Amino acid sequence: MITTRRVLLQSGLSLSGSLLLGCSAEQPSPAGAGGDCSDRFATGTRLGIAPFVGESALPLEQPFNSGLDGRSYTDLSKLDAENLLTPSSAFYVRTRYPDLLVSESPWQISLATAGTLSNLFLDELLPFVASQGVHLLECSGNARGASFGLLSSAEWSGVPLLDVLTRAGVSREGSSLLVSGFDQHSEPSEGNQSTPGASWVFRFEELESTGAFLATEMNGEPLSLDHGAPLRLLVPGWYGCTCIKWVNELGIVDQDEPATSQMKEFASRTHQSGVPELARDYLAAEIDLSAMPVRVEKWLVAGRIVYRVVGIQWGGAGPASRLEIRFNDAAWREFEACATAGAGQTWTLWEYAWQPPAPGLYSIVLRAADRAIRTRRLDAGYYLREVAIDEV
Ligand SMILES: Nc1nc2c(c(=O)[nH]1)N[C@H]1C(S)=C(S)[C@@H](COP(=O)(O)O)O[C@H]1N2
Ligand SMILES: [Mo]
Repeated sequence: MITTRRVLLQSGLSLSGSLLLGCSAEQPSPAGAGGDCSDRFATGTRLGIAPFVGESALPLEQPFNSGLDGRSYTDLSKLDAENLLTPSSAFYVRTRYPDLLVSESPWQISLATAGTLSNLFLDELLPFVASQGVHLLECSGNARGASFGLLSSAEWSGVPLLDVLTRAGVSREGSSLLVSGFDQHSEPSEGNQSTPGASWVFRFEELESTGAFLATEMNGEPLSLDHGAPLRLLVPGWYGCTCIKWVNELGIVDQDEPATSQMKEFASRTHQSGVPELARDYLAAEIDLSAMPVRVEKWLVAGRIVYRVVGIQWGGAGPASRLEIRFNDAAWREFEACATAGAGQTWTLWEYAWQPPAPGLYSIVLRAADRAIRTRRLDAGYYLREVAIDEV
């Protein structure tokens, strides 16, 4: 195609002439349509970035507010093949450390079983801390107004929660485990948007199937206070609201355990039907397969402007091999996502070469080509982003 166009240009035809001869926007000639996993930009020049509009006006990767309203948003636009881990200082924060948290030394976790109450010391767990791999965390309230920056991925170390119970000699005589964290803040959340009290009830088989673990380290360093030091829960594949920080309580509970205030607060954001009263009526708070662009680069490739839409996919049972993308209400266009195999617990990158028909604002949404995959948020258009194109 490139050769063809060069020949046409040499033979004196204008660029618009070559467009008339078949290089339509549906079949962009210099970079190739969509994705075929080859580097179509290898010979091009990057001119800049087309900005997303209608998103966070706050600086990213800087903590703001305190306690329950404390946040920090990750800048997803920095992601590329060499930078897929979020540095700890850039990892998103939802709820900054509670100011009433007095760092007990040594940290204790109270352990309640059928008729007994005991204490577990963090020091007793430390010899068993091991790498748990790379896992992503996403706040179920991750939204466009936060530039979708309540989403990060890091390497974690800790101890599987079920191992902790076994080591503590707890038999699983109940049905589920209640995990609670310290959550007392001197200031209430502004307008009481967030309820204090962080706890979640898990079925034992959910702890088993997800590989839930109590984490002590992120990216090879001790957890920061804002990320739950000295001990926080990670439930791979589930929304962040289940990943209790400052864990100080574990309790075996039975069938009739009421839902916690945290489970109720996050019921709709974790796709429950209504707000069930009992913990047993809550669905697993799983993140479905999701995808969105993180950066739209403007390139000059063989004399033409081409936009390189770089995105991520995450959640579900692992990356989809084929995605579909839609700009405004144009037709869905299917492409090869070129995801690295075996990266099921974190995000993978994809890219799409795009030649918009005219300058303007374009919304971008994605879906899985395989319509059998459950994608509740994508189906609802949740991860829509809008980009401003100044030149085509
Ligand atoms: N104790 C406590 N744990 C908590 C919360 C909280 O408010 N208090 N927020 C939860 C929510 S909603 C999310 S998304 C994650 C965020 O973890 P991070 O701030 O380390 O990214 O922590 C969870 N654990
Ligand atoms: Mo969250």
